[in-house]
Amino acid sequence: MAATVPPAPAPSPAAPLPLERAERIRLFWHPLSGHCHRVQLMLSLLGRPSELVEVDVLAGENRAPSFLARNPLGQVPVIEDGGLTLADSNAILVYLALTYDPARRWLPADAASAAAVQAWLSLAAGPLVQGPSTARLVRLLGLPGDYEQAVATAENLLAHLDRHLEDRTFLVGGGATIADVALYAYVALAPEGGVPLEPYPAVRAWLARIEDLPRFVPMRRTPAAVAA
Ligand SMILES: N[C@@H](CCC(=O)N[C@@H](CS)C(=O)NCC(=O)O)C(=O)O
Repeated sequence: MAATVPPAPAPSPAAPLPLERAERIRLFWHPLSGHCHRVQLMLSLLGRPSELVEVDVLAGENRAPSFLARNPLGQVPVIEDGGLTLADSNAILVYLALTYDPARRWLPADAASAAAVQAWLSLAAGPLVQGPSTARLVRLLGLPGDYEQAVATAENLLAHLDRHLEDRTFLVGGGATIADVALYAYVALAPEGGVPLEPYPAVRAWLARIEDLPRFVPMRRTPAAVAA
């Protein structure tokens, strides 16, 4: 009689890292940065107490060894949550949603929705930065960049967004997700870069819906932005 081979044990899911979490998450931030605002907004929407630590990027504080130890790329935002130091706004949104929203409202667990959220995060790291964000940096701060190209990229993105939002409340599914949070600031700030939002009614209605969410926090207005 052939010996029965016991079935191989099912692979156990990777155990989560035991992270010590902070009472108050520290956010290293700059008031003009939409990347930072998306994290500040997410923390507020999740009701997480946080402490803002301003890094004067315009004065080069992001190149200080103490900051480079937190993010070797020298960019804000960075968060510290207990034992964890994490850079990159979209990565931080994913972390916050997975850690502090067990209901998975902000980052849906089903594969198709999670992939759709990721596609918007990719747009937020690509054309949103190359378009409205770059146009704003060139116009508001006089930073180098191809302004005409940035405006063209912004208009393409806004037209795409407007078509997508024509018959939707939020970008993915029926409720707000981290995709909406990731795109909000630089779309809302597009006029500061000389890109008006009047031609995009569905986008403007979507911005208003985000601003109506409980615990929404606006971006701090700076004198330079008010004058733009
Ligand atoms: N991929 C990064 C980009 C962050 C970023 O570009 N941060 C800018 C401020 S908006 C910055 O720190 N710039 C300073 C530098 O690059 O030297 C993210 O999503 O967090």
